[in-house]
Amino acid sequence: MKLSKYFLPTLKELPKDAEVMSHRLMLRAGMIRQASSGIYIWLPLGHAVLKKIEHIIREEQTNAGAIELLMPTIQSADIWKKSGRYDDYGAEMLRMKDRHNRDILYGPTNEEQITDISSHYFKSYKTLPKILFHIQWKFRDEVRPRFGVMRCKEFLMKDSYSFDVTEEDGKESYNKMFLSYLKTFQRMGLKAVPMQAESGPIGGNLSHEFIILANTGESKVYVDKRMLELNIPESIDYEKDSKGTIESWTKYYAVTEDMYDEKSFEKNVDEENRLVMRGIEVGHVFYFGDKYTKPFNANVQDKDGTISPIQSGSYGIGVSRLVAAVIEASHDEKGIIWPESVSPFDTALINLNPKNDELVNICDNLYNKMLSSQTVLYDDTSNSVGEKLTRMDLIGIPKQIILGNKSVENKTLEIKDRRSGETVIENIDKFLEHLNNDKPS
Ligand code: 5CA
Repeated sequence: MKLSKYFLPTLKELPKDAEVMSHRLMLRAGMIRQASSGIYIWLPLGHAVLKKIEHIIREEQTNAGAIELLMPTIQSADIWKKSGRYDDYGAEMLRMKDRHNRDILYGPTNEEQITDISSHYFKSYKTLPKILFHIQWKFRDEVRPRFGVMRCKEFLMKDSYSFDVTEEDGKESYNKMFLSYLKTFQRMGLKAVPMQAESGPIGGNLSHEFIILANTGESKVYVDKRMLELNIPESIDYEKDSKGTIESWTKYYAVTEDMYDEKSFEKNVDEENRLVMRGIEVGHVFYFGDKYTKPFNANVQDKDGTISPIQSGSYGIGVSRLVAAVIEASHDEKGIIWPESVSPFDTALINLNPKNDELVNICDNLYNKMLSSQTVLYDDTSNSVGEKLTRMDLIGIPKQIILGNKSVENKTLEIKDRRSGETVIENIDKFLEHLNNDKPS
């Protein structure tokens, strides 16, 4: 993408009212714009990162055996009355009427909708187990939307729902999702710590939040430091490797504020291992057995002919919140530093002097060749050198290729690593040669 043709409304001044760094940087980098309180427009750069994050989540869900579908954003109030949550959900639910005066709502989550589906299709043990997921916008009329897309009203969520015949199998599905979450966040360069949590309005008695440790996080957390040393297998075979996941990942104390108990923290964690911090909740998993399937008569017949409610759980990831969480975890005083896996472009190419025709030719040629193996943001604008370098640092593409007048004489370019700031000078022909070697076959 040539920057001269792109839509990247970066800001020079520091946005007022934005309290946390990720919010400030998302506004300054031209990633989002507030449409109204708690509702955001995803500008092209923000949208590109959102899609990258979505892609990783989708891949890891699929690897864990989950199957994608798409449910609507608008739901009928009838299914919520069936579960009893229509009244319980309170003012957070955006309620509307259609032209026939029927109660409808903008879904804050989808347990009711998916349980209704399960009641129609999963009648025999032969159809189970199943984990279904979708990636869809949600609306929650939050009392206090804040920190930009971190806590907003309209947000993108990945929500999965598991359906099993027995509780034992249901726990296996929970294990699979648990492990796939660890892997998903790791692929985004994040260390997510699973913590025992309150299940709140979703319900059930087994629930974990996945928390990224960050000073700006909304939740206070109490963690045994040994938790941070746990590792997940390099490559995962979900059928085999998920067994016992919860046990091994919950052997150390790690809880959110709601579940905190001073006595058990002090009893279970030696003083040198006690960590009290803040964190950002990027995922939340719940096992609630038959809480929803019972009122929906979503029953399944087992091998012996016995009919009983399907056992189920739900598993959410805050897709749009993750964009902010990654920035909280990875930035410096100059701006964002994207981990490669979620960067909006693989490489930035910068021509420092577009008035030099020979240099333009060299850069155009490089750009065209690079495009066959990667995505590139090519600064071909006539902005000042300072502006170009500052903007590229701000938007955080991990690798920058910089060419100026000297590149014509010396036939060299500069490769800058955004994270370390280190630069390497390379011969242009050599660079092109590497490019050919790296090309996907
Ligand atoms: N139905 C369950 C799981 S599918 C559910 O709704 N869980 S949740 O309420 O915990 O939401 C799942 C994830 O969505 C959270 O972990 C969080 O990362 C994200 N999320 C929740 N509320 C907001 C919000 N107001 N703004 C941005 N992200 C949010």
